[in-house]
Amino acid sequence: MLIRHKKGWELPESAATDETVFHDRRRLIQGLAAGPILASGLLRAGTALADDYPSASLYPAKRNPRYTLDRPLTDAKYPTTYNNFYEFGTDKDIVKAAQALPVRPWTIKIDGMVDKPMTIGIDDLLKKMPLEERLYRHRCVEAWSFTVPWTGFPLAALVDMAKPQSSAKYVKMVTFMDPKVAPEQNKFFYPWPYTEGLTMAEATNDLAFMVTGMYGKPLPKQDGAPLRLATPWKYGFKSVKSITHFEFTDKRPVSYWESLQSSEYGFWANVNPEVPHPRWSQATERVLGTDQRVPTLLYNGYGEFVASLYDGLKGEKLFM
Ligand SMILES: Nc1nc2c(c(=O)[nH]1)N[C@H]1C(S)=C(S)[C@@H](COP(=O)(O)O)O[C@H]1N2
Ligand SMILES: [Mo]
Repeated sequence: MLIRHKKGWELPESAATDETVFHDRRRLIQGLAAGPILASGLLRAGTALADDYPSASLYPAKRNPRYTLDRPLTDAKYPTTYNNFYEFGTDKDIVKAAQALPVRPWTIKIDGMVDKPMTIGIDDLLKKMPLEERLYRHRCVEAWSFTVPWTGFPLAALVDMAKPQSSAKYVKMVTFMDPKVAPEQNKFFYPWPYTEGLTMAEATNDLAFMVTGMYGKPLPKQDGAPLRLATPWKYGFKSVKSITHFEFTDKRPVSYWESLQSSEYGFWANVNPEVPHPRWSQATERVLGTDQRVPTLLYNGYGEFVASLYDGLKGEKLFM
């Protein structure tokens, strides 16, 4: 294990100095001032590392030592309170709104070009999949980042179970659609439900990870419970949350962001510090919970695992 730092949640308070932190602190303090009931609600939502799910006893899972970090783990309070989940709002402050999402029962459909189409409940799926913990970096296209202990299983294990046919070239992944709980889904001019996709080669690369927990607990709703993707070599918008449908297809899926603005958010979206977003630089990133900007790495530092996936694809816009 190359981590010599303290665990993220043991970082001293003094590490917490940037704007976001200040904002989150203020919110917490206001919650406390508003009285015990609201305070406990906010605190629960703030960390929201719930352990009252049927599969809670599966956590924490054994850590896979293959994936190591070059920087300390981010304190749990940042990735669980500063979120992108546009179904629940367009700012980062969606924790409370996201608690409206019912995550049990939760049924996942796997179909398309497969030998074994199925519909399976999340807790049955969890019983079949090999859960492990991995320390991953996360790099949002907006140039902020964090490091996190995810729990989950390789997407390759799900692909294996589905038995894709040779005609299948892509896996399309789709978020729940329920405008009654997700207010922004009432805005019909956005391309809901949130959709993402990977090539079969990407989906079966060991780095592609289906996340079901973080910091040793089941995944909080705001982070995409009960099942979200992590593709740490790509910008964060690829890591689709609260998935209900996997479809194996021979057509390249058009993602939510691609259909909104394809010139800024493409299908590949691999991290590259030398390819600026049309409206800002991608050379550095702000690490949540610190006041640091650090250099961004090609493939977010995961080139040794994934660079070869793109050898034959030089004509594609791989980094946008
Ligand atoms: N369904 C859905 N998935 C989503 C998003 C979203 O708005 N809706 N935002 C994406 C973006 S832009 C990022 S950076 C990550 C944020 O994950 P986090 O809130 O757990 O940090 O989720 C991704 N997955
Ligand atoms: Mo993002």
